[in-house]
Amino acid sequence: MMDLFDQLEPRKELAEGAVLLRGFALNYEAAILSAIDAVVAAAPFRHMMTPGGYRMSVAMTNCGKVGWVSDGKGYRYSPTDPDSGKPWPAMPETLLTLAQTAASEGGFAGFVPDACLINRYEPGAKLSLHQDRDECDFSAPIVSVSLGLSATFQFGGKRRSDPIAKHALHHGDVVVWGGPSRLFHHGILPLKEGEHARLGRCRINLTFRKAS
Ligand code: MD3
Ligand code: FE
Repeated sequence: MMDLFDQLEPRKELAEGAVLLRGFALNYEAAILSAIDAVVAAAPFRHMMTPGGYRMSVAMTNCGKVGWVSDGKGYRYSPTDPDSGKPWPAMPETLLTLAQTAASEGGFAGFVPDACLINRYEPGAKLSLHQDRDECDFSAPIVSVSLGLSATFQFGGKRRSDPIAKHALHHGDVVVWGGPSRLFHHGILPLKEGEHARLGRCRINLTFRKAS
């Protein structure tokens, strides 16, 4: 459900264990953007290939002990950046604090993420419906942070055939995905054309995970 009144509630439970914290990252905006710049300087955005041989429309990089990678061999977490052969940049302290504070707010105190995937969408980029199943421990939540242009997020259920709801995700929104929702199908519809005051013609999404 998406209507105008919907926007006024700062905190919204999207499903059991999934809590949307509207605008939660705005307090940290400047620190987040400079942390992303530092990560991207060491590990630039790149378009990974799917195991099936398609170039992903979303550009990605990572920070933390391990990073999510995709290539002809499959999806996995790797301690090194395949493009440079070097370890991924460390997770900046401000990003770790943001993720932990949001997780606590969502009912997951003690969350210790070791991976942060950074996704960059330009108009037209999308992420097809999928489950996040490459992590070792599904009892840990995933914390996502949306920045820049708004996107329409698709949220289904445990089975691919379950009904799908749509939600708008705006600059500064944080979602904690834990409990049953952790394995729910989700995706991002093709990003609409636009220009964001801070980020320009793009959307950036951070996902913090306990991957290894
Ligand atoms: C629901 N990213 O990187 S964030 C991904 O906006 C991913 O870039 C999207 O899906 C993005 O895997 C969506 C929202 C999100 C993230 C993880 C989830 C929703 C989730 C894990 C379980 C359920
Ligand atoms: Fe996902």
